[in-house]
Amino acid sequence: MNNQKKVLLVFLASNSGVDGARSIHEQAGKQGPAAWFERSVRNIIKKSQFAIPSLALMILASVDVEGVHQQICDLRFEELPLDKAWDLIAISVQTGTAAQAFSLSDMLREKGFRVALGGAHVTMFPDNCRAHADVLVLGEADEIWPDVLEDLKNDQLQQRYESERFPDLFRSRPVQSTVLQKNRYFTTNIIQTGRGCPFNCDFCNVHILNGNKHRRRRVADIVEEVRRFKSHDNRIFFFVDDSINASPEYAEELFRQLIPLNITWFGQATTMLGAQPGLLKTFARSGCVALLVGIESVEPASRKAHQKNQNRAAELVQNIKNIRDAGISLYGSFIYGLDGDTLDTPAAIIDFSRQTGLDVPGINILRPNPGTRVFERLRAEGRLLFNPDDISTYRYTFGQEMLYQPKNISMPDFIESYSRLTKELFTIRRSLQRGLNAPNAKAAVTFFNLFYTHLYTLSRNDLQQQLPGGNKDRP
Ligand code: B12
Ligand code: SF4
Repeated sequence: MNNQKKVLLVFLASNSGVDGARSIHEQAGKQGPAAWFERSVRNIIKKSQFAIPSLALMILASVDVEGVHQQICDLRFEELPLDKAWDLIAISVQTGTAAQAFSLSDMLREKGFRVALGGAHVTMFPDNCRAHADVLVLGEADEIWPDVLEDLKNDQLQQRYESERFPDLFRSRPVQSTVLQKNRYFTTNIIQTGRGCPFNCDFCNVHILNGNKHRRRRVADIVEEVRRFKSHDNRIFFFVDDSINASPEYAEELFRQLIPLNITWFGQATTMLGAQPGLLKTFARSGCVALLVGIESVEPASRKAHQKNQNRAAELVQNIKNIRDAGISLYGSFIYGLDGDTLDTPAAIIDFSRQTGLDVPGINILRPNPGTRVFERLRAEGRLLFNPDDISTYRYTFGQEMLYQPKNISMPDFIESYSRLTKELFTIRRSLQRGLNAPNAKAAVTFFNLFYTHLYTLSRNDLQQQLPGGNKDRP
């Protein structure tokens, strides 16, 4: 059909971090074998870091409006196909990729394309995005995207779309994984069972973006989705929920029904799972091989300072042991540099990791994401090291720069102690050992640990630039 409207849905690669770590001080335009080698390593990292598709764009691309054709363009793998006459180019924007999104949309609009922006950053900071788009879509777009496409078809596009309430997830809205090029990704089996979080951690904005009530999808819809996805891609499933055990009864019902489907899966959970023996057993029986758990801090003072109070530290150790004993490997995510942390904290993290046998002890540096309470507090305390009035200067890296001044530790001491901590935990020998000891997914655990030894080396090198005598200008 000639008058069919064409929509391109764009996912951006971030400059570093999960999309293939590189030094933030790397010179642009490097050539030759060294550059080729670095690019190859980055590509491997991209895969090992679970280069997974954007569920948001899968959902949008699955909206079927007669007379509109949609296509996903994932810039981690391809160039923009600008030879086609797109009627609308829609870009997914997160705060750490906002600067890239804006320069891309400015360039596209100069060429005469109409651009829509949506995603977390647009939802939180529409005014910051206004000048860079023809259309802004605020919030979870499941129910308003069909309106946008209808308006596009009728040449009645508006400048701003925003739904008045969170979408009703109980209504069936089939997502198609066939909209993706399967072989690019680690897996295309990406599923979300619910949205929203009743907790209030000050470094997170999920409770702002998705509300503080946990909304769930119908179990039957998810079971059907798993069956359908599996017939297209037999690889592992990733449940992207922030906490897959947020509603234990619901999770029990869902994963019990998934047992006969014979899948393997990983997801994110709270360590409370270790105190839920029935659910733990169901998770293991339904094919759960690994979980990411947010430990954040082993320091009671830090947990209190950042309102991460849902798991009491004393119960953590036993809960982690229980989960691993059930045959599920654990990636434990720590943040070092929280407000209750001192120079004794790294030793406490090392002890904790050894005591619990965590399979991947991920050490993160706090990212004060604009829009979170921790960002506002650090700004008020004058502790931010980037311009808080230009939030698009905030960016994602793999722990390669400090974006704030720690409370109780000087910057040189912090960088030195972070370096010692990551060097101690991530040696090749320890990485291999953790892989061998992992209760499940041994190869993936080994792979992950080995890559982290590489990534932490990169972070340590980049962080040196923030020491006295280093290059303090942000590249
Ligand atoms: C799974 C996940 C990941 C995965 C996969 C990412 C991927 N390839 O999609 C991994 C582990 C790789 C990851 C990495 C990171 N993540 Co993450 N991640 C998530 C998580 C848990 C789920 C994302 C998801 O799939 N949601 C389901 C979809 C359906 O929801 P959605 O993305 O919000 O999309 C809806 C709307 O936003 C909107 N929408 C989105 N895009 C678009 C585009 C258009 C055109 C329109 C109209 C609408 C629209 O409509 C969608 C449908 O309702 C979220 C938390 C959350 N609850 O959402 C964090 C989250 C998105 N991540 C976040 C962060 C910070 C990161 C990292 C920087 C972490 C780090 N320090 O390295 C990296 C950045 C990676 C990158 N380049 O994007 C933040 C982003 C905050 C912000 N304001 O930008 C979130 C919100 C978590 C948080 N605590 O605040 N992440
Ligand atoms: S970090 Fe996890 S528990 Fe805390 S508010 Fe965010 S999603 Fe909820």
